[in-house]
Amino acid sequence: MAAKLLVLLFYFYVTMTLAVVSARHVASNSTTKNTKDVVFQDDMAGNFSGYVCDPLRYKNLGMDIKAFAFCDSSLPYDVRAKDLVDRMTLAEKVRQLGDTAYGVARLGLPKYEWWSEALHGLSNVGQSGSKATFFDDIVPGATSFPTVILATASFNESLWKTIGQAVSTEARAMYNLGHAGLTYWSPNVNVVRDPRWGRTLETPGEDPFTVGTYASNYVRGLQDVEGTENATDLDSRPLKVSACCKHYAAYDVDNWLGVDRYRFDARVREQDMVETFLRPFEMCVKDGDVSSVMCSYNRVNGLPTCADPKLLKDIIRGEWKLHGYINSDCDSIEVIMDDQKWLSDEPEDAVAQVLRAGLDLDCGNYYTDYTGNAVAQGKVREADIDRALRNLYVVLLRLGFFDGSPQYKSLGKDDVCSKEHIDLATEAARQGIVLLKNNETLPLDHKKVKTLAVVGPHANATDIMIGNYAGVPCQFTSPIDGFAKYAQVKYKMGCGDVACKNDSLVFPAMQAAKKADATIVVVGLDLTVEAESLDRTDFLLPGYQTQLINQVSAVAKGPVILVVMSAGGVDISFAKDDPNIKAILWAGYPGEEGGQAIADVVFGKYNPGGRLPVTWFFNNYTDMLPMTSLPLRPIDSLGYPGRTYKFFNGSTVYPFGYGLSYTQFSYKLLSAKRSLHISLDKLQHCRDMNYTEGAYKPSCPAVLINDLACNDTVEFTVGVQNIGTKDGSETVMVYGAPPRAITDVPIKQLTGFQKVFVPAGGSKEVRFVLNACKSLFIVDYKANQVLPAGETNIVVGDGVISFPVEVSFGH
Ligand SMILES: *[C@@H]1O[C@H](CO)[C@@H](O)[C@H](O)[C@H]1NC(C)=O
Ligand SMILES: *[C@@H]1O[C@H](CO)[C@@H](O)[C@H](O)[C@H]1NC(C)=O
Ligand SMILES: *[C@@H]1O[C@H](CO)[C@@H](O)[C@H](O)[C@H]1NC(C)=O
Ligand SMILES: *[C@@H]1O[C@H](CO)[C@@H](O)[C@H](O)[C@H]1NC(C)=O
Ligand SMILES: *[C@@H]1O[C@H](CO)[C@@H](O)[C@H](O)[C@H]1NC(C)=O
Ligand SMILES: *[C@@H]1O[C@H](CO)[C@@H](O)[C@H](O)[C@H]1NC(C)=O
Ligand SMILES: *[C@@H]1O[C@H](CO)[C@@H](O)[C@H](O)[C@H]1NC(C)=O
Ligand SMILES: *[C@@H]1O[C@H](CO)[C@@H](O)[C@H](O)[C@H]1NC(C)=O
Ligand SMILES: *[C@@H]1O[C@H](CO)[C@@H](O)[C@H](O)[C@H]1NC(C)=O
Ligand SMILES: *[C@@H]1O[C@H](CO)[C@@H](O)[C@H](O)[C@H]1NC(C)=O
Ligand SMILES: CC(=O)N[C@H]1CO[C@H](CO)[C@@H](O)[C@@H]1O
Repeated sequence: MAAKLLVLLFYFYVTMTLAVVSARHVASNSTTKNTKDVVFQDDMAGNFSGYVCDPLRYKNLGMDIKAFAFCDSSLPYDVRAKDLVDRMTLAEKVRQLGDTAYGVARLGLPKYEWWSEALHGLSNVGQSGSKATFFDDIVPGATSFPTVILATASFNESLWKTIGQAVSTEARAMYNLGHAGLTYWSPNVNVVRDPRWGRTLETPGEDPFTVGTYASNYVRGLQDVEGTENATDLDSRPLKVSACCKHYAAYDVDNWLGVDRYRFDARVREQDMVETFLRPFEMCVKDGDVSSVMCSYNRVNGLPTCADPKLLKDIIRGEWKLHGYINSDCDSIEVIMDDQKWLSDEPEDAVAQVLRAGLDLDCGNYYTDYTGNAVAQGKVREADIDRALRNLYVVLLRLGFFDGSPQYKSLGKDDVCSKEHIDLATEAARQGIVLLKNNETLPLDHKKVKTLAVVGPHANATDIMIGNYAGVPCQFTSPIDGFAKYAQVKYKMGCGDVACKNDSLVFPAMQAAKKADATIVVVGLDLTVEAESLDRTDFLLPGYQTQLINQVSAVAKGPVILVVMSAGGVDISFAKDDPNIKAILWAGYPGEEGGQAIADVVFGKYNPGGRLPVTWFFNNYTDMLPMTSLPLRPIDSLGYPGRTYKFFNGSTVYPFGYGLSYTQFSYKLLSAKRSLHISLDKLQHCRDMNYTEGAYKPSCPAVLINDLACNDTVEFTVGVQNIGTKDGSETVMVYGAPPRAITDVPIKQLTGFQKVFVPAGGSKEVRFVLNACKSLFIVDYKANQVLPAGETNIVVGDGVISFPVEVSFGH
């Protein structure tokens, strides 16, 4: 999204024209003074901050609110939405189908800008000229939390939800001030299938279950109105703000060796679709009850995703039962026309295709410009437009756009960038930071370490820490600022920038390291290396960064600590093995308070417990397979290895889930249910599975999970003991390794995790009650989700505990 930011002068033109019409209308019908101003501000210039069905507003508009059933709060939302849509002419309807919905002055319906972003805090990314969310003197900034890849590394569900709650509180406060919208096209829940992907920083990593779990927590944090989380009528469940899971689906190539996302056709097997690409979206809709899904730019097996009725109408609405709207990525329809030249359509045909497929809202101007014509040409039914608009207005009704949201009325300036939120941003970064190496050095003792050399291209990182889809942060605490609170800092850049094209600044950094009690080298990547529209082609540190690290650590007087800022993995195997480098931390892109969090971890104010959400591959992985090959499983005929920890069996720099602590934890299995017998009735059929030759095959190899009651659980308790000397948090990760006799199953797959705090010397019992269908299922060759018979190995952590759970079926 957002690559094609168009300054649509047309938008200004229409807005201004309408403003004049409306002002005239009010002047001739006004009953109160100042109505002209009210209408101008309210309806036409945007920045609407009230609620539509405010009786006083209609009075000021010179209209009788009682004439409009859509303002009757005693009626159900779907009835009100239908009433509103039915009052519009066709021309008025099509003007509401773009991200800028122009409103209908004669109905008192104001303009609304649908596009806002809140990936890790409120962002001012959006359509130039009609930005719903923006900063100025009144609201100069909003809290910029760590990028998603780092927040994910905390593996702490309540943290993810708490961040969502803080962001939506700031959104409501800014909405009240006329500075924000109510509909946010976040989070990005595409799986990092390939480690080269440029948008890794926006995502929760390579594991579909983690991505889906992050999505549903963040979405609930954004959307849920306290006290109504469990409402049973999901069509009227109130929304704090509306979230959107994107980009649906199989979207994970941005620009790799000239293959760009607009033209890329992802050739995907249905097995991978169900198992990997769709799963986070399914969890986001079913568990998170998200109110919007965005289709992507790419094609899947030849079809543009936004034009695929199976993907949109059948799966999202039909199978998953989305309560909300489906929108396009920005200018997707234009991409279908101009870049993909799909079916060589006329714009009216393209519009008809996507509308029929189930696309409700177009980020762009194709719907607005061509849908009227498409109806006139007989290519679109007006009823399909009505359906789309009803989906949109029900969401706005749930948001209180029509009736107001008294519970958020008191939020204002003080609720944006509050101390509480800035502290949460710091805490989130601390929880995410991953300790990759510690050769008996960290934490540093601030009583002994009086002087610090802080060197490297990211030593004074500021905006690099907030990545993309950011706004204006409240403030920045860079690494040198953070460390200055613990020791006297000597700062040398070492490199002119991230590209580090020459070594002219290395020597001063070495000089600083020679004199300091300890040296921190802060290196890594930024948006010039990995970003939207920019995939990587290698996993190396750019330019002379490696040389900087090696030369500084060779001469440093004190211990050297390497800090890496990046989203994707970097091949730092040289540093892992170098005895001169005592410790390594990965800090993702840690948000506005990143420097504080890094310093707190280095000096032991916080004991790190983050875990890598992506595998860190050796650089030679890039030679083994092209980014454009979509299958997750190895392709032996082409010599391609598998993808992600689920299918790659080679050695890595650091594996998925890796992360150390300043203390040690030991695990003990306290109890476990080790077998599960499920009695089938005559309508529950067995499914065949492919077994390796010669392996024992049970008479009933598997059953579709849709055919099962799915009320059986796998239950066990792990005792986690902190056997070190420091308090700390530990994430207990649980994998299932499917029966090995079945061919082509994942090596293992994450199926649960819990983060627990355990004081030094203490222990905690961590109980897992996993639904057997959800935790032990596999996706077979024919893309069925089945529960297999046989032994699934439950693996806890890196394998110190593993035990089989035996599943059998009988009639
Ligand atoms: C709306 O916000 C824009 C900034 O995007 C500002 O220039 C304009 O003055 C605001 N309009 C009103 C009526 O507040
Ligand atoms: C909603 O359900 C959850 C899980 O059962 C429960 O913990 C929570 O208290 C409920 N919330 C309300 C407001 O009833
Ligand atoms: C650190 O970066 C900030 C923002 O770019 C800049 O204002 C400041 O001067 C830099 N500090 C040093 C010591 O170079
Ligand atoms: C080397 O990098 C420095 C800092 O970025 C720059 O000022 C200088 O011009 C570069 N020198 C050469 C020879 O490219
Ligand atoms: C850890 O430190 C010891 C003592 O300095 C050294 O012998 C060893 O090689 C180091 N290990 C690594 C992996 O850096
Ligand atoms: C890739 O590099 C790693 C580290 O040097 C090495 O262990 C591995 O064997 C290499 N793999 C291939 C396929 O060359
Ligand atoms: C690893 O996977 C490759 C690709 O399928 C396969 O050829 C190889 O035998 C596997 N190695 C091990 C040790 O399982
Ligand atoms: C077994 O695998 C083959 C392809 O290798 C496939 O055609 C067949 O449908 C699979 N059978 C089952 C039961 O999944
Ligand atoms: C699961 O549901 C089935 C059918 O409703 C029932 O017969 C069975 O006893 C239940 N099993 C458990 C473990 O609750
Ligand atoms: C998880 O995050 C929450 C919210 O920040 C925090 O209160 C809690 O301590 C964290 N849990 C652990 C085990 O660190
Ligand atoms: C310009 C305009 O909309 N004028 C309206 C003013 O109010 C009268 C009576 O309600 C309408 O008939 C006009 O159309």
